Amino acid sequence: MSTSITLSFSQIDTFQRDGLLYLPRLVDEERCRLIKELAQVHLNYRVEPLEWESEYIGIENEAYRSTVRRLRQVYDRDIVFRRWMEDPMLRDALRVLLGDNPILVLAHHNSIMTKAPGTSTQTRWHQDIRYWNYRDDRLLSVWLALGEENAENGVLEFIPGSHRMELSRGRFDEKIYFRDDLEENRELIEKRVSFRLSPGDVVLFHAKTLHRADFNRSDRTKFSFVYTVRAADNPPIPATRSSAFREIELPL
Ligand SMILES: O=C(O)CCC(=O)C(=O)O
Repeated sequence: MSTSITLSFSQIDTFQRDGLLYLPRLVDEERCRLIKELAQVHLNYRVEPLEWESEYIGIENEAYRSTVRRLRQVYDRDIVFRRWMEDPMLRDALRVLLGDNPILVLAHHNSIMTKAPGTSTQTRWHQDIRYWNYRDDRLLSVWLALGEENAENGVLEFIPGSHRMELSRGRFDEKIYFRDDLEENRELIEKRVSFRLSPGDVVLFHAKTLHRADFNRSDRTKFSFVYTVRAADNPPIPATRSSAFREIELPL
């Protein structure tokens, strides 16, 4: 059983100001190796449900049709995945950042990204909340690096403070990606930050923080685990995709 970490005031301030918090070396390498090996088996055997590159970018060719972008619904796949998502280690930190008890959301993320060398595509600038339906925006995601993540294999990039900005609809395209062809957006994009991640590093980011990731130029698949929690008093809107999956209480 892992012990709960306590965030410092400075870490809480950083998350509130930037909408993201980098927590290096949180999970031990052995556990990351176990999760990654299991993810590799699910990838090798194409265990559904999966998201394919072709459905993500809407281009039907052989390469994209045969490239898995992520393993979906990982909570129900194996106890090894479930144990990480329910690990008490982050419980208190999540409660403090959300302002209420955390509830594990199985409708969104709940996945292991499997960024393939060569045939993966970039993820453009976006806010995760764009297709999510909750009473308000108190949700955050927990990103766990299972291997090295760097500029070569498509590390995440973030725009600090974007979760607090009022960004008009016109600054996004029809798929609600943040447009990088607009001068006013480019000024913001120049403020991007990223962290070179090693196995066991965690990044927490707010559901409105703009982020992106490049495709994978290396010769190895990049595995990253991502799940989402919401504040207990921020329920999904009934009859939307956000309410279509069960949720897991994470008691303190
Ligand atoms: O391509 C990536 O690894 C980023 C994924 C991402 O930002 C997302 O699924 O919301």
